[in-house]
Amino acid sequence: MNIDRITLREIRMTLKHPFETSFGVTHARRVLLVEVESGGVSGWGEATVKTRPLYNEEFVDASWALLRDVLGPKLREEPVNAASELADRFAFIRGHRMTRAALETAVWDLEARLRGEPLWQHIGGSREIIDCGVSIGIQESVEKLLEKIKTELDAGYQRIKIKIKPGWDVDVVAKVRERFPDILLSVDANSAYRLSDAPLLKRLDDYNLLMIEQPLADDDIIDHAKLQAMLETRLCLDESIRSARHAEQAIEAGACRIINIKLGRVGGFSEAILVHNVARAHQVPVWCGGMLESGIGRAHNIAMSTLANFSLPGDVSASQRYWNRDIITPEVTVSASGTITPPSSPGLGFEVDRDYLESLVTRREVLE
Ligand code: OSB
Ligand code: MG
Repeated sequence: MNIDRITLREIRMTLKHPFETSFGVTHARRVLLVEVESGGVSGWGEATVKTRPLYNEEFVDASWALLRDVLGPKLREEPVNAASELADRFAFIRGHRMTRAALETAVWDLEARLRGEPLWQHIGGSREIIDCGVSIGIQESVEKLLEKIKTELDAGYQRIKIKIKPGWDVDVVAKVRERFPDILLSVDANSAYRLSDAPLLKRLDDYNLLMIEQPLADDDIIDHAKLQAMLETRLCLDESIRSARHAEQAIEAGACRIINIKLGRVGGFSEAILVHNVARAHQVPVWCGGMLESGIGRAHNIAMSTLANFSLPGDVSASQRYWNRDIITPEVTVSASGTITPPSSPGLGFEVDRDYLESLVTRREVLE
């Protein structure tokens, strides 16, 4: 593959509903998209970074600069024999894995399209149906939260995850459980607690949660292992797992019994597959995390979720939960039983709605 041209675009997309986590509220996303072209065929990737470095160290302006000045030129320096070699080519960069992934995943899409094969099959996926859950942000009242949960369950979603933070945790979970005794329910703290909060987190053991996601520091493994030893409920790591090495060490240390894989967080498909394989070798289930993606990132998440060990419902839900209008056609839809069927057309299997996309562009740069 000769990469003839790389186009960076930034678009602004406003969420239908603000999304609140323990680290802040998101109203809109500045979405950074990468288009890579070879012989008139385009592949697409999305940098799942936030506007500010609140989830991890990455943020849109840094990502843009890195793509324009470092990663873009590195990609064009020599021909690409296979998408699978790019993780190594970009490995000289420390961190900024979501930015590396934007380019890496775009080339995977391009390669699959050039071969005329669906991306999910090209990466070795085998699941012909993906189970979907939803992630529900912190709400202004418990009543509002219960209503939201009801709406999502009625829509068919198979698992409810609620965001927690100090002051919005055990009591809220108790009320959700009281109202919905049998649903698959989990909580995500996005690093809002310390090990000294173990007694409080231990109280969550009473509510039959599927998991507690990332309660402690975003770069921690050791304290999670100490906490896991005190709890019945399974811990799931999100932020702390940036590589297969982290996954191996976290599992061996007993820091988690489930792993959330985000394609961006680990640097793209090559590393995501390695994380998936490490977890599978230890019989640790994985599921696909979300970063409020546009249709492009969402389509990549669908492809990743077809790998065999993605055995728990992911945070991959319908375009319409986030956006009045998505940038792909068709939009991502979820069946009444809470599933997505991976597309059968080449690459991502969704077309980018170029006219609509162009109307949203706030910044563009072409590297050729
Ligand atoms: O921790 O999973 C997370 C959104 C932004 C940052 C971090 C997280 C999330 C979500 C949203 O939970 C999942 C989604 O895309 O619906
Ligand atoms: Mg999370």
